[in-house]
Amino acid sequence: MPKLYKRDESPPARTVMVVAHILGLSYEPHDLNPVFRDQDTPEMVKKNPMKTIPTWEEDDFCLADSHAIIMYMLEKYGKPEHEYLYPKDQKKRATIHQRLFFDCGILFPRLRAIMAPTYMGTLTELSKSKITNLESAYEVLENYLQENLYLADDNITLADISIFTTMSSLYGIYPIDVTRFPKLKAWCDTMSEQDYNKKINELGAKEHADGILAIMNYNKKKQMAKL
Ligand SMILES: N[C@@H](CCC(=O)N[C@@H](CS)C(=O)NCC(=O)O)C(=O)O
Repeated sequence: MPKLYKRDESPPARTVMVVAHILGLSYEPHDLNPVFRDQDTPEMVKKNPMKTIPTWEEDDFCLADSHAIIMYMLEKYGKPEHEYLYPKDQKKRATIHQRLFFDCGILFPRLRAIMAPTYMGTLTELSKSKITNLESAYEVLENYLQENLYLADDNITLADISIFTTMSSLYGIYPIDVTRFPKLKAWCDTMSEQDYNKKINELGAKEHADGILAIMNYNKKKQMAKL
């Protein structure tokens, strides 16, 4: 059986868990906590030199990065009824890839830029520049939603699943202003209603966002006590 190295709070790990759930794919879960660097053991570094979760393992084949993993899963395990998630039409597929690269290269790194200094004990609140970065990413998503009902097509695709796991952590930390980003807020509400969100994503996302806010608050109190 394939193995998934993951943690429920991790947005990219939740992406792989949601897609596996939709495909009906079983895997052996292995929890690793990146805050304690559980993924840095020589055995894990051999499987994933990037030292990140999620990592997917099938016999002697290991694959890192949630975006690469879900594309592989659909190509290998997708049945005709899953075609809508990753259509063969070249332009649709290219658009999905672009949205996945947006998540990988822009949206998730902006969340990570909040996570890392929070866990290291230095971030006490969202700085102006972090807020500007989040708002400009929210604006990009709002604009994608002017083009289609969902992020890459008129139905849910891999792009929506991947970006929603990131967004469901982010909006717990920096809520969406419905007057500025009405389509993004409505899309988040629709994604929240999906059964796989309630079963797989919701709790981990809430624990992730709540944890970050609680640690930021703790960092603030600690810094004030030093003054
Ligand atoms: N682009 C990667 C990002 C993975 C990632 O950064 N995961 C975080 C946990 S949410 C992690 O393992 N961080 C440890 C580190 O960056 O050293 C993916 O989609 O899988």
